[in-house]
Amino acid sequence: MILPPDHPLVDGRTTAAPLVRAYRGDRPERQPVWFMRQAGRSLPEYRALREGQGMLEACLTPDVATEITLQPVRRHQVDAAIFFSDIVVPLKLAGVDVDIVPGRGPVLAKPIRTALDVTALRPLDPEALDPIRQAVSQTVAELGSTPLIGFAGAPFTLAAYLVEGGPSKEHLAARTLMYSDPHTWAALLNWAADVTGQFLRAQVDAGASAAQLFDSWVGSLSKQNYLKRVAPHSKRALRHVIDTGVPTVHFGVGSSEILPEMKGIGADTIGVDWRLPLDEANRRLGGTTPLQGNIDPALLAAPWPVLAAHVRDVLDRGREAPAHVLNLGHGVPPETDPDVLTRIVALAHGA
Ligand code: 1CP
Repeated sequence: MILPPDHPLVDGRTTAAPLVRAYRGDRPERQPVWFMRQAGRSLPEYRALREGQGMLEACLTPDVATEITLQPVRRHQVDAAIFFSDIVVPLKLAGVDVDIVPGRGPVLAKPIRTALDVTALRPLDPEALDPIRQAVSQTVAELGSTPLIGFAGAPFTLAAYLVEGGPSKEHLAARTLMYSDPHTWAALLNWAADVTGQFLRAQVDAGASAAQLFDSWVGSLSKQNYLKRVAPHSKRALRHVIDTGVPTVHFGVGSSEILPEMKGIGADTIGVDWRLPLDEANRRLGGTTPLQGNIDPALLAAPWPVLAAHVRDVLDRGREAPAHVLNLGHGVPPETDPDVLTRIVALAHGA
């Protein structure tokens, strides 16, 4: 293993954690559960801490990022923390003029659309990642035997923001570029793969016990285009951490039709969105892949008996897979009552 001797997977702190065991294909006694976007606007303590501070500023201030990462672990007793950051943080650190606008999301001062725009992109100076390493290492010191999940955006999802200049529904400009200038497209995705891969590697080196690559907007692609124009770059991003042996997870929204192709980039576990029952996802993946998911986030606002029945159904279907980490099918909606999340954890843990 090339991780440092004081890494939690090397000194043994998280080696037997239910989350790590499940990601490695095992069935621990306690059902592991965490929630995508568990840190953030559903928590009053998050809103209080973030008052008057920009999102990217919070991400790059280690004490703030550490505290926000720990908040949902204390409150919900989840089986993992996910590092508080954002997929566009490495773009910012590489010099891209991007901001996260409240109520909107990542917005670029100038979209990246031409061959010249792409050539002007600079590599990421490894020292720029120091605030990330510092936040991760002090978070891991607080977490003890609870694993920290590091994450990064996959190249396509990053390109969807870079080319559009901000959030979009169908990512039309990105897909236009993909067809009309494949060379520029490939150069852009290679750049994004390395920048996001370095961001993920910095988190793993500093103590993350698992790494998740989010390809949130991959559902707008056909299987052919995914395979030809996107998957090789996702593989390149993941290659930055594969040699560490840390468990890896790949997740996309609207990815039901390309699950085996997503698995093909080399991740151990596949995250499934709410659209596809886990038993069917398991069938499509050949019955050999640990799964993560997939409570419908819409049901978080449903009456508890309706939600509890749904959670039990997800757990039952998850038993068909070799291993299962309970999660949502996408992120926690900001208006969610946090007590509902705590209740789901208790249900999963059998309390
Ligand atoms: O001021 C705020 O509170 C801004 C809201 C916010 C938060 C809390 C944004 C802006 N990002 C984040 C944190 C964040 N982003 C985390 C860590 C928290 C956790 O998971 O517990 C993570 C993992 C992300 C990852 C992220 N950012 C993704 C991939 C996951 C997903 O939800 O699909 C994506 C697509 C983004 C972009 C983004 N950042 C923020 C927003 C509102 C968006 C989505 C915008 C859009 O619709 O395109």
